Amino acid sequence: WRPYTQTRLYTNAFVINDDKLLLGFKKRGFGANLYNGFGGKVEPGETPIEAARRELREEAGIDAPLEHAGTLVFLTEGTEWAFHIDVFSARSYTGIPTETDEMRPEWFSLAENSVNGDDDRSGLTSSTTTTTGSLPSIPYSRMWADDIYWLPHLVEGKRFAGRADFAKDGDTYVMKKFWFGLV
Ligand code: 6OG
Repeated sequence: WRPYTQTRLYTNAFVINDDKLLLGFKKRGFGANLYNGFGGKVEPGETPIEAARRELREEAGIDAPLEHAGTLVFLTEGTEWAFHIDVFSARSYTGIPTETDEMRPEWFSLAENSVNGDDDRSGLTSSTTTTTGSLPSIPYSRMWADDIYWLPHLVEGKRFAGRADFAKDGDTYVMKKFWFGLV
C-alpha cells in the first residue's frame, strides 16, 4: 500500500432552527440524490469557514453564523488524495432557503415524535408542509452512510472527529470502516 499524501479540503454546513434541521437534496454531481448539509470545495486563498459561508449562500441562499463542529476524513479506493471535510453548524440564519441548480433545501424535524423521514414520501410531502409536527425526521437511509453516527452529536452541540473508508462498487461508494469520536 501507499500512503495518501494529498488532501482535498471540503466543507459541510448544517443549519438548525429550533427543532428543525435544514438539509439539501443534492440534484447533481458527487453525492447526487442524497440529502446532505451544504458545502463544497475550499477554493485557493479561502479558509474553510469562508468557503463554508460561501457555499451556504450559493447552495441554499442563506447566511448563518457557522461554527466548527467536526472534522471528517474520507479515504476512497483508487484516489491518491484523502477528503478532509470541515463540518460546521449554526443555530440561526438570515435569508430564505432557496432551491438552486445543485440543491433543494428541505426542513426535517428533530422532535422525538416526528414521522419517519426514511420513507420515500418525505421528499414529496415536506416541501408542502409548514408545521414542525408534520415534518419528516432526518432521512438517514438517503444520506451518506457515516452521517447517522455523528449528526446526532452535531445536533447536540458536541464536537467530533471521524474517518470513513469507502470502497468503490461500480459508481457507488460502500463504507467499509468508520471511526469517530467526540473531541
Ligand atoms: P461538491 O461536489 O458539492 O462537494 N461529502 C460528504 N458528506 C458526507 N456527509 N459524507 C461523505 O461521505 C461525503 N463526501 C463528500 C462534502 C461535495 C460535498 O459533499 C460532502 C461537500 O459538502 C463520503 O462541491
